[in-house]
Amino acid sequence: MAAAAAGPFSLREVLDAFRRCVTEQREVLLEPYLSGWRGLIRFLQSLGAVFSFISKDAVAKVALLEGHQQQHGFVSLQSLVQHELAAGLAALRARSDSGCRTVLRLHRALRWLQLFLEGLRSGEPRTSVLCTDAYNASLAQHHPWVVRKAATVAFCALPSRDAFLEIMNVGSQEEAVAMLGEAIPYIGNVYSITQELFTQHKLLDLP
Ligand code: 1PW
Repeated sequence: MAAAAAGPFSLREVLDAFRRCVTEQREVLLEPYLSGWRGLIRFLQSLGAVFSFISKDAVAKVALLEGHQQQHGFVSLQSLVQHELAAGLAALRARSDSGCRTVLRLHRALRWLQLFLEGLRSGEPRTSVLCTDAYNASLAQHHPWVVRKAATVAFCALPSRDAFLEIMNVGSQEEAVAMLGEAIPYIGNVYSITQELFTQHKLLDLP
């Protein structure tokens, strides 16, 4: 364990961050949320250059949210939403740099991640098929044709299932699969709470 903590990046850190996200009051804490994303970005970057357009967008979005978080001292997603909604929904919709629209993009991407990890856990060996299916069931409907095309091409460069479980760096294949089984519900939880929050405030279609 100590060796793993001192060693190279492990996907376990990402999943631990998403586990730390949800409080007993069902608030989503921003610090672990962004920390989970930072880890995910490092992971995406390790997948090679074809993924750089995907990670670049996530980097920009995480940076914007860090800025908002530092400026206003938000602790949770709930407090960010409340703060931005205080100006009115119309004003919020008019902003292209709001925390809400930015979180919404990451939120949709989290669904993609959740579906992909579920597929990986299921044992389907073709990661590019898994990733494409997960994408089509989530983010794709929000992307223009050119982004969908580029994303689908990038997925073809994904490593095999065996290699993927290896680079997650959580131990043996069995351990990696067990960790996925443990972690996926936490990601699912973060996703559903955010989905509820955004539904409640009519924020699911922020431009
Ligand atoms: C191995 C599986 C890993 C899944 C990680 C998820 C990464 C999410 C990043 C997806 C980005 C795709 C390319 C960018 C598209 C942007 O136009 C789009 N961003 C997102 C996150 O959907 C929309 O952002 P915009 O243009 O409205 O600011």
